[in-house]
Amino acid sequence: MVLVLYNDPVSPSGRSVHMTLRALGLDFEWKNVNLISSENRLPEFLKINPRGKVPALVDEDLKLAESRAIACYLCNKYATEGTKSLYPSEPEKRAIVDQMLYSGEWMWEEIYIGYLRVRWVLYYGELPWFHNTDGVREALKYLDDRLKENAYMAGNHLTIADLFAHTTIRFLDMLDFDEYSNYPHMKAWMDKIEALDYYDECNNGKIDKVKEKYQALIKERQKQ
Ligand SMILES: N[C@@H](CCC(=O)N[C@@H](CS)C(=O)NCC(=O)O)C(=O)O
Repeated sequence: MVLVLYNDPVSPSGRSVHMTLRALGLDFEWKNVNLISSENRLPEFLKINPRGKVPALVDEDLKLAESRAIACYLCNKYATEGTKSLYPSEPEKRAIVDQMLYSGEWMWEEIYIGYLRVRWVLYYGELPWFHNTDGVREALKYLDDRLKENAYMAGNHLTIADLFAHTTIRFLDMLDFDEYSNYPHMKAWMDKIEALDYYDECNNGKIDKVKEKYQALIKERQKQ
């Protein structure tokens, strides 16, 4: 069995899948798909994911897109006694993990589309919606309230929901967001995720180049 991950490390959802692979202790082959040079639109990648989005996973005959579906699949297929709590099989516990994975899509929309507008800035020379921080703050407050009651997103132990929520929030680093201290429970949880032994390998420095380009494009656009 050779798992193949098609990914660009700038992708938050791709990094969550990378962390899931590491949390499960799985080996895999990495195929880089550079989004800035549009490698995701190349015919060979469109055969893997016709939507042209990363991440995508190939596991023998299975070609799978959608990061959350990939993470669930990896846990369903490869979790062991020691790692099964990442995506618990008891329906009630799993339902809460699923709830947090789905609400992660809402947070992603608030941050990526409603505020940072990363795709529009990078590809179409537009500006972020700097004024539009209400949705971001609402999402962070939702997390902070939740983490007041729970050590992790879905209870008292780490699940894949944490690995997704964290990369989504950290994407705010694109604009050097610095309000984390207003959400102390969330901040304490972020520190725990960042202490995971596979965290650095999957995340550190991964958005630096694209962040530089993103911020330079914004400055250029503001001069016009
Ligand atoms: N819902 C999808 C979103 C995938 C997605 O939008 N990926 C972005 C990177 S984070 C991408 O590939 N963008 C390239 C493009 O849209 O051209 C998932 O969770 O996998």
